[in-house]
Amino acid sequence: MNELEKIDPLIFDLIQKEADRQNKEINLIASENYTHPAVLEAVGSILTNKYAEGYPGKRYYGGCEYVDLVEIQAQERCKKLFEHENYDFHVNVQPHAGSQANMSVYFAAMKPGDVVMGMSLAAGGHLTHGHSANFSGIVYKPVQYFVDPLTEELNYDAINDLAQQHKPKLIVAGASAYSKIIDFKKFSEIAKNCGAYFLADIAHIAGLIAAKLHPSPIGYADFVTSTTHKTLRGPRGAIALCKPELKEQLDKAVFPIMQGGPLMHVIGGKAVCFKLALENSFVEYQKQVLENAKIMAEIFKELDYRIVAGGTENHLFIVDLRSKNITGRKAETTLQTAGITVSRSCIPYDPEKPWITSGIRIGSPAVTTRGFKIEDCKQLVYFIDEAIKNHENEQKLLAIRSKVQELCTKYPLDKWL
Ligand code: DSN
Repeated sequence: MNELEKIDPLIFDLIQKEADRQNKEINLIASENYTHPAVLEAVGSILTNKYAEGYPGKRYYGGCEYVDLVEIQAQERCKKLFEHENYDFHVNVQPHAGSQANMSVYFAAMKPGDVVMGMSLAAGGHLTHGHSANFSGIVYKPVQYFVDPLTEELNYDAINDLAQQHKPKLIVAGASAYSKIIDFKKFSEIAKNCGAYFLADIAHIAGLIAAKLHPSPIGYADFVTSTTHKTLRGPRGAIALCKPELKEQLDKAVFPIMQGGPLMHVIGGKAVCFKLALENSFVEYQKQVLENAKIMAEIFKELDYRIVAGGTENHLFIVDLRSKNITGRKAETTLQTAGITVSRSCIPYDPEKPWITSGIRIGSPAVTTRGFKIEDCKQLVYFIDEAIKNHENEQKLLAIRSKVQELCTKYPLDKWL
């Protein structure tokens, strides 16, 4: 019996149940993944006992000689992962989460009340890109850009016009629900034209960028932020990168302005994650992520579903469900009954409220880690279609759930959980 089971059987039991759920259900949430057991070990280690406010070599606590080395490893490996032959950059591995990474950049680049321009959440952006309910839209003056109503893609001319009109201090590129390549060079030109800083939030596509399967913002963006638990397949946490000349501003914004003690156990997990991401197998994994997303979008189209922006060039896409007479919320609960986890998603200019939505977001990173290949992904879309068509029929949904579990047993998560 392990210590947790002995001391807290309730929490132990809930963790077992969650592991069982992860093992028996198919996860298509685009922002989730299964991190490696080696990462879990680092995150569950005694590094959690250590306070280390400050940075390597300059801490406010004694006894930091080993955690300093852990943090330096994380920084150096991250640098190698995103290295660019022409451009140097600085890495801060301390942000606790994506929101904190973005908040640090905002503190580094702006004063309260300055104008920040980002993609609207309703169009596929993120809360921290200027949503009125978030610090980014409360502390700063937000200007939001959308996607083109016809193509549902970013319209760089329209974004430039908006930037000229509002003269933001910071422009954010990046999204949570956008399936096309983002042109970071164009964003940097737009920012330059209006004298703004440029932040590329690559939380969703960081793994693809590291594998050189999506253009990198390094060299174009003043700041780059990312979470480490999505396509990067690491621990829950984040990183913030910047041009060398902005290092002092960024580091000061992370600590002491925004955070106190860094989570050294998570930084240990980030270091392990970057080591794994530097292996050749990580590139193969990301190629499969792209192929799996692409085939799923194609099968949906064959089955007469509309895909937002016509398809996908990354790890995710949004399915417009209006022609199937089901909302995103209903589809999400229907698929949950059938053993498939997805997140509902607004489609651009959605007639439904954000709590309901007209779409679902489908992502391939987690199933790809699990081992799914093209044929499994095709089968998965057929299951989804069958479930959506039978959303009123619980017996049918439970029968699909059995088939889903059969597919899951082909790819057990024993190695990962
Ligand atoms: N935006 C969330 C997602 O993509 O699921 C994460 O913050």
